[in-house]
Amino acid sequence: MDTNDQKSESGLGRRDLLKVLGGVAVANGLGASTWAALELLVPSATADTWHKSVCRYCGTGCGVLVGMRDGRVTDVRGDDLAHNKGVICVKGSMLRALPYVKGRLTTPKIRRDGRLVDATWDEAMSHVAQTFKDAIAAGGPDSVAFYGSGQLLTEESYTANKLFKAGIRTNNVDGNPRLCMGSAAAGYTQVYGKDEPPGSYEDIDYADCIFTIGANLFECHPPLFERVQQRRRASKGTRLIVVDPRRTRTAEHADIHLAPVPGTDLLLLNAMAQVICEEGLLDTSFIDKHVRFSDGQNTVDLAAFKAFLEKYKPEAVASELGIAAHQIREVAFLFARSRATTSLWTMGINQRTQGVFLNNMLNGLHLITGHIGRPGATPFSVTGQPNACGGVRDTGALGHLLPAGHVVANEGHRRKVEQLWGVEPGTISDKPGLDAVSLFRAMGDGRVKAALVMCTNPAQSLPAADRYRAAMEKCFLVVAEIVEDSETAQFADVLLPAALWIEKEGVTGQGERRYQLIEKLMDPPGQARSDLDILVDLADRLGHGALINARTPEDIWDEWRQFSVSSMYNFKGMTRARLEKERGLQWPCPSEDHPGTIRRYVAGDDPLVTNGSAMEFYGQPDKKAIVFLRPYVPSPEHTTEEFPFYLTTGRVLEQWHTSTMTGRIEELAKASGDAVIEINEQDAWKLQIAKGDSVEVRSRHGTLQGSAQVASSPRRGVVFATFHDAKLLINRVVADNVDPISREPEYKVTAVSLRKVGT
Ligand SMILES: Nc1nc2c(c(=O)[nH]1)N[C@H]1C(S)=C(S)[C@@H](COP(=O)(O)OP(=O)(O)OC[C@H]3O[C@@H](n4cnc5c(=O)[nH]c(N)nc54)[C@H](O)[C@@H]3O)O[C@H]1N2
Ligand SMILES: Nc1nc2c(c(=O)[nH]1)N[C@H]1C(S)=C(S)[C@@H](COP(=O)(O)OP(=O)(O)OC[C@H]3O[C@@H](n4cnc5c(=O)[nH]c(N)nc54)[C@H](O)[C@@H]3O)O[C@H]1N2
Ligand code: SF4
Ligand SMILES: [Mo]
Repeated sequence: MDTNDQKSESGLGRRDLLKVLGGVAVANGLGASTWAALELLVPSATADTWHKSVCRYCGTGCGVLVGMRDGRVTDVRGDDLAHNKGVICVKGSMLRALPYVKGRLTTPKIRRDGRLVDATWDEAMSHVAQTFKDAIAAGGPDSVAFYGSGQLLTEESYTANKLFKAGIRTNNVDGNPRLCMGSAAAGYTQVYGKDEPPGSYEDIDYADCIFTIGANLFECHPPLFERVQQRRRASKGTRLIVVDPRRTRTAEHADIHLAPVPGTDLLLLNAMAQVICEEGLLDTSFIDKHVRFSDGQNTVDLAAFKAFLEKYKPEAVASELGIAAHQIREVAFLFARSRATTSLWTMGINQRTQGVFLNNMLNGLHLITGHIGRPGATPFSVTGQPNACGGVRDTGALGHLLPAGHVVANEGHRRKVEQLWGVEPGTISDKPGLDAVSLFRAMGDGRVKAALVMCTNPAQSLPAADRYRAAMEKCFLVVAEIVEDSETAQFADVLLPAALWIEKEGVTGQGERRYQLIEKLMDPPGQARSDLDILVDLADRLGHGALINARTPEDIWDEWRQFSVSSMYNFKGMTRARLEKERGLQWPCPSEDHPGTIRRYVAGDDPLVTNGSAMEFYGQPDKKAIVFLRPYVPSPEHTTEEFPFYLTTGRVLEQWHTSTMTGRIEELAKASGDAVIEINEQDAWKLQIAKGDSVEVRSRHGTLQGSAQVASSPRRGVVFATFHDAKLLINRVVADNVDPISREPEYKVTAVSLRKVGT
């Protein structure tokens, strides 16, 4: 049966949804009202009261209004006053069903004789605490770990980080943002000395050239896609360039779509830089004032940069890249010569063994052309999760980081953070903690004996799934979840019921440095507790209650706000009272009368620019941003006779990640359907594979079978699958190669073979 044609009970099928969304793109002036119509398509009960909140899902961080009646959520709509201007996507529209999905976990459970059985909170937590204590006594603090999430609230990630790094004294604190934003964060930090984007979503409204690479905004950040389309309707000359090996819904709307061979984008970026240099398109006065070139070790000059680029002439790279030389030249011209260029990129760039180099070079293209710091001109890494930026990158809840841009490897930083946390000098270990993939490898070889996994589903989301599922089997795993049957719950020794979204409260920080408050509007089901309450309980039981002295969201926010004053992430002016009233604020925001910062490093906007010049990259010692010379290195996953196809993976509009939430909402489940193996139609013809056939996908990492979908969207030689469906579990075959700097896995490039095994 064609899943595209399936209708949900409310009559809403995937085609309808896409039609509505697609209509937005073409209908002049209809934009917002068409999106509003989308909400009308979803029947909902009326509400008595409306409450300002934030969507639970993605990094767009849409402001929503939650309608309630008799203590239940009855409706959710886009908030016209928020940055998303009332626009939300179908996942946001269906939020009203989220708290009530089937299979909510309502009681703590302990594994006894292989089965998870109900327990009291006290039984469960004392079992957890005792096992952690035993592991630490036997193997030291590094034998335990925290694996968190860009979907936890800021106060939760901040508290977990403090408990593990300053209480237990291990830096083994990592999480799913490593799988997602690791390369973007490292890329920004190398270039500007500080993480997080210089610009804002607002830049889309002023851009004349929108360069989108490795991002499918139409499906993954729909309100941003709508913003791009609004800009194009308002300004006919604005060009949308999309670089993606698939002709995605985003690419379908582009003025120019370039489809590279997966894994080769650095050839494109370097070739664009080569053209820009050769054709005299550099902004030399900007470069003289604000830019330094580096080969990664030493400062070099512009001549060295030009010489480095010589081997990336478009004609030299075209065949390996799979894009014609004249198209590379055209795009380089459009990028450099537009009045204002905004680049938008996401996982097609970050989830790569050269993810950091790609991020360096995307920022570099903006720096050599001066497309930064003006309305519409900015390099912008679009973020994935709702609180990966605020909750994890900013609080430093990753193995190598400390809060507010400090790092474990720097002794001065450790001393400063110890002082701010009121612990003895030397408390924080000088050994950086394990990154996500290394952490699960350490579970496999017995170095990590007990771990707390919170708000993430690694048994489905990690690459090379068989390898890491076997590792989880060996570790004492405590899993805090909202559903009882996630893939990771199968590996739990203790399963803890968590409150979600508006069942708890705290701050989230979305992709443009904007912090927003989610207030508690209802109680969690059964005995479920907030992740914060679980962490505070664990701190008490491990004897660190005095360290975790702030224990309500409000008190923790105040502590963290005060902490930020010591840094270039200063958001002291974002009091809880302001966040209750306002639709989010962007840092830096040092005082209560400061409106927040739209464009960072720009005098008059960013309060940290103080040297009198128009722009100042104050994160670097010499106040100059760095353009790196970054050589292209092919992915270790090259195709061979045995594995002649590139598998690339990603997302679908209606499903959130491992679909534990959206998969249980009937309208969304029916609209997206099950995951399929998308095969280019010419490849399918050659292999005699038809739609619905059962195919075997084999890589160097695993084998699986799935149902074929024959499509024109992937370029020839490319196979695509989403990872939302545990029945397909595509990560069984996905490679676990990582970027050597960011340690982010290369989910986007795996060499595979395809074989028809049934009809
Ligand atoms: N509907 C929905 N929206 C989401 C999410 C979700 O689960 N569902 N998750 C959120 C999260 S956490 C994230 S990280 C973002 C992800 O947002 P995106 O990164 O936009 O989504 P993906 O589908 O993972 O990948 C984007 C594109 O990269 C392309 N790609 C693959 N290989 C390459 C390559 O070698 N080069 C280039 N240039 N492109 C390549 C893929 O074909 C794909 O279309 O979405 C967020 N929004
Ligand atoms: N093949 C492939 N794999 C990928 C990617 C890819 O592009 N391709 N992308 C990677 C990326 S970018 C990301 S971000 C990851 C995401 O991967 P995961 O984080 O593993 O996926 P989620 O489904 O978001 O998992 C969140 C879990 O937390 C639970 N939950 C929801 N709310 C709460 C709460 O408030 N508290 C608690 N305790 N639990 C809660 C949900 O039920 C769910 O099981 O996947 C990565 N994996
Ligand atoms: S775009 Fe993201 S934040 Fe906005 S409604 Fe959709 S899922 Fe929620
Ligand atoms: Mo992500």
